Amino acid sequence: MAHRWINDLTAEDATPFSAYMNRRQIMAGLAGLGLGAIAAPAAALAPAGDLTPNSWEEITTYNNFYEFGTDKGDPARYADQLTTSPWSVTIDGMVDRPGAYDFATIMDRMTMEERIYRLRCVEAWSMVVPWNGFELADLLNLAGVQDGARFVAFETLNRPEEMPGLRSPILQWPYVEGLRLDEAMHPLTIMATGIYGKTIPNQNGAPMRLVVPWKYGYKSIKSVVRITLTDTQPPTSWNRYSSREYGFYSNVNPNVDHPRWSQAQERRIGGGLFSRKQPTLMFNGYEEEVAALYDGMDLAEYH
Ligand SMILES: Nc1nc2c(c(=O)[nH]1)N[C@H]1C(S)=C(S)[C@@H](COP(=O)(O)O)O[C@H]1N2
Ligand SMILES: [Mo]
Repeated sequence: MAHRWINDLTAEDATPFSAYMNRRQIMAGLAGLGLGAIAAPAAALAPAGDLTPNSWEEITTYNNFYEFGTDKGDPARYADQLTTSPWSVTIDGMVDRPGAYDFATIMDRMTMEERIYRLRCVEAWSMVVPWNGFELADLLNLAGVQDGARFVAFETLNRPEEMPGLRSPILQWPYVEGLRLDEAMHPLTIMATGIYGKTIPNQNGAPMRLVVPWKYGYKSIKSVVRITLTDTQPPTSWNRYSSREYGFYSNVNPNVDHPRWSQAQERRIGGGLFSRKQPTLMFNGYEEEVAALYDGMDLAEYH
């Protein structure tokens, strides 16, 4: 497997995790400080857009993965039951080469990168995670996307004997998600297979999970077993649960509140002095890279 480092096209967003607090990130964080930060009590706010990664401990013990339970500690407690090898991902629908792609084969063919991304949960907490993975576009191109495909549907493993949370009918199982094809092909969209250079833990979505950093965390579907190219907008788990509260797009947007809470600020998970509220950034701080995807769209209507 090949490695691509910071001298490629997406250099602004691909940073070796050893360079946590380099000058560019600090400047990017400051540039992201907008009106929200000025309007809020300044002393209570951490810098907007901070890209200091959370600790391994924080990232792997405070999780949402409802297949293992709804408490933040449940995934770390129960996900070790999950068998992740062998694993294959079925890629089907409007592709030239449909079939079951073995995980090891995928890893062999993909170019691995490190990406430090903000993760903003719709519940108004956030983290920064140093992912390892590959661009989803490369995997889709491996299967060959056909003309006419407009959306990508994703599905999580559905294995009740290893997933105690499936006994609770909170969501319809399996967990499903979807992206427009241009969102799926965007260079910021990755499939993550590692964190801090280690194999991704089960609770974070082993052996591979989607990461779409400008959308609320629930779009970043874990432990993916099927990817389907289609010409119609696919159903998504949280939209099925409540379409009023959770739209198909789910772009992070501090100006569009959840019907039951504000989205203007977030609580950055982290110990001690630095566990503070901070302003939420438009598109989670990736506005420059992704705003053009939504030109002319009413972001309140298409939330
Ligand atoms: N299959 C599946 N994927 C999922 C979830 C889930 O419950 N099941 N939770 C989502 C939510 S709400 C969030 S915030 C992120 C959390 O990712 P993390 O635990 O790696 O931080 O995973 C998302 N992916
Ligand atoms: Mo979330």
